[in-house]
Amino acid sequence: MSNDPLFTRRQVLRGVIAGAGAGLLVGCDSLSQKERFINVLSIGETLNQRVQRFLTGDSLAKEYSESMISPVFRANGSTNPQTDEYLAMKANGFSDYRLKIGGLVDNPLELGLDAIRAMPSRTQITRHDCVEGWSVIGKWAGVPLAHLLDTARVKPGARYVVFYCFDDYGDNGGRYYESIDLLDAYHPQTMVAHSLNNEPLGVPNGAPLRMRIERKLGYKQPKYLRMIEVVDSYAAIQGGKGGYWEDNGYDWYGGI
Ligand SMILES: Nc1nc2c(c(=O)[nH]1)N[C@H]1C(S)=C(S)[C@@H](COP(=O)(O)O)O[C@H]1N2
Ligand SMILES: [Mo]
Repeated sequence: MSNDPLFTRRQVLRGVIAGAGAGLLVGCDSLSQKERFINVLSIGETLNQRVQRFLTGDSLAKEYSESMISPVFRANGSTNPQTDEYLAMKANGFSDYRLKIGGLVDNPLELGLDAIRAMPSRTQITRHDCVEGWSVIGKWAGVPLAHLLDTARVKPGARYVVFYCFDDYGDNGGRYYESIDLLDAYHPQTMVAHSLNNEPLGVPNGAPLRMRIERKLGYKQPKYLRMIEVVDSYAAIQGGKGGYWEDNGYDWYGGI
């Protein structure tokens, strides 16, 4: 290895990615928290380019201490879905719920809640900001989306991840949906959340599963998750703008 610090860092990263692709753990002493996280997730080789882009140019949303957690996590938008499908699942405690992950993947998945709760998890205390002008701080636990995508084995050519929801929000018949690019999908704080403030996620906040995409505004946090689809374009989905609120004029990126 060269003694030039930049070159060395690049070589270290290459080692991390090669090790992760082979499912190995490598020594972590010189690595940052983010790099270690990626290492643990065993990112597949086809995504090395995107992982590298992430490692070299991205940041974490601020995380807060336990004492900062809001006493009540305000609910907004749909807070009690009334579709037959959702009511039937809710009636038996979501025991026959299956999260579907498909589209441009080699290994489509259907996962029940027990399987999801048994997967590697992350906990983070973050602030949710709604465009209506309010914020709440909550503690989320869930499975990193990176882990699920890695298990499903994303195909080359994939560009976006689309989230479909169970609620029929609004009066135009279009269901709530959202989308993000693969960079945000592989961000370490992007997770399929199954609990809020140490409790299983309740109906008002998106039971049984909802997304947390921490560097995005509230409307980019889909609740009542039905299906995750990996796509090369979202132009043909519903209104074509990548989300329920985007189809109604909101910005697609929705960053904070
Ligand atoms: N499925 C679904 N997800 C949704 C919404 C919704 O109406 N339906 N509302 C969005 C908006 S605008 C906000 S601010 C947050 C609210 O999340 P909360 O109810 O947990 O506060 O969910 C977002 N995700
Ligand atoms: Mo919102």
